[in-house]
Amino acid sequence: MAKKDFNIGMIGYGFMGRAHSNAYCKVSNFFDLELNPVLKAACARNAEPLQAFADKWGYESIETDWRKLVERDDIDAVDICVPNNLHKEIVLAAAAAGKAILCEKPLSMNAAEGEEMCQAVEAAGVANMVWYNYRRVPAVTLAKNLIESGRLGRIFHYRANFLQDWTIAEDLPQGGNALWRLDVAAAGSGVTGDLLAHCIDTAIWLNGSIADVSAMTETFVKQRMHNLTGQVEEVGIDDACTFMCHFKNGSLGLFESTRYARGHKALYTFEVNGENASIQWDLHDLHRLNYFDHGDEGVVRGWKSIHVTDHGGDHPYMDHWWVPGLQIGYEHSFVHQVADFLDAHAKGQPAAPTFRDALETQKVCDAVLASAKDRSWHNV
Ligand code: SOE
Repeated sequence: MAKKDFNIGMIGYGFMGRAHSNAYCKVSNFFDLELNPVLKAACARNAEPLQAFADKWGYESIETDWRKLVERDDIDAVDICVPNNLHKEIVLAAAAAGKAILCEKPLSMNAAEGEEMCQAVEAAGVANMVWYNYRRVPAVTLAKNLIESGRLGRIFHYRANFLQDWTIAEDLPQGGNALWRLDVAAAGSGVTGDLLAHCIDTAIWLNGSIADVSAMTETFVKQRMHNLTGQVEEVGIDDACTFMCHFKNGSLGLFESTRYARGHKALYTFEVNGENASIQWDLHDLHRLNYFDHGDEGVVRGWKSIHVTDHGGDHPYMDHWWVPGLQIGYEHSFVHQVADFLDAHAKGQPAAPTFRDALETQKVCDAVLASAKDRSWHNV
């Protein structure tokens, strides 16, 4: 297949900058695509660490002003891997410059900002996608395929957790490069936008829209030293959030997220209970999907653990990797997302989740935070 270069301008070089760069580097080796991503330029404020990042991953050039990157004629797509409070401004400029945009999650600080961003990319007619990468873990995509095939029947329950423990120490500061997730001015919210947003995106994808929510949040450590001001300041983020909801299909949802679950580092789990079957998934064992089918013969009926590594089309994405039985991991979800984006883009089609899809998650996050604040049910 004749390949065409597709030039990437990466903004940010933290954890996600690395995860996405890795995906661009690998995708053409494993997927036959018309578009071949080229690491054209990396952008951040500090030239020295940026140059080191660019050298390590093979970016051809650097920019220390994102506006210059966005205006460059040799950039086809802008990838936004900076704190949430910077997403909107960059998206509006990149859309005006006619660039395709791949934006880290959550889309925006709140739904109002997200709506503005959707309108900008839609008016400009530029391709857009948000990095809700867990959809592309093969076991999660398999869950989607099983639900869509009707095997579960009517869905009664959806429950999800995202548990971590990295902010328990009271002397952990907030703000700045590594700790912007604790600073409400940079992040918009705490675990709701950072962790529950993943759970909500997957839930909407698997089980449809959420109608209304009732939530509670807690901030366990009320004040932290701020890295940018050097002062002890109020903590404005939610450290933990739990909510229940009604899905529009009539099923009930239960979601919990915290950074105070000692022992859990990134325990994202979900379970879906249907009339005929149930499924369970766990990020710590991400290549497995647990499945219970009530239709199985009684003598062997029970939970089975599907090792999602088979070829021949049964297990999503796996034909592109090694041989049947050999598992893949976290970073491959990003490779799959890039592959799907490039494939769709070459055909002039949208790649999910688009900004509009991600706005629905943002609206649920807004309703969750509003409900926790006034202790009442909120429609989405
Ligand atoms: C937070 O620790 C975090 O890195 C999130 O920001 C990511 O989105 C999640 O996938 C893993 O945890």
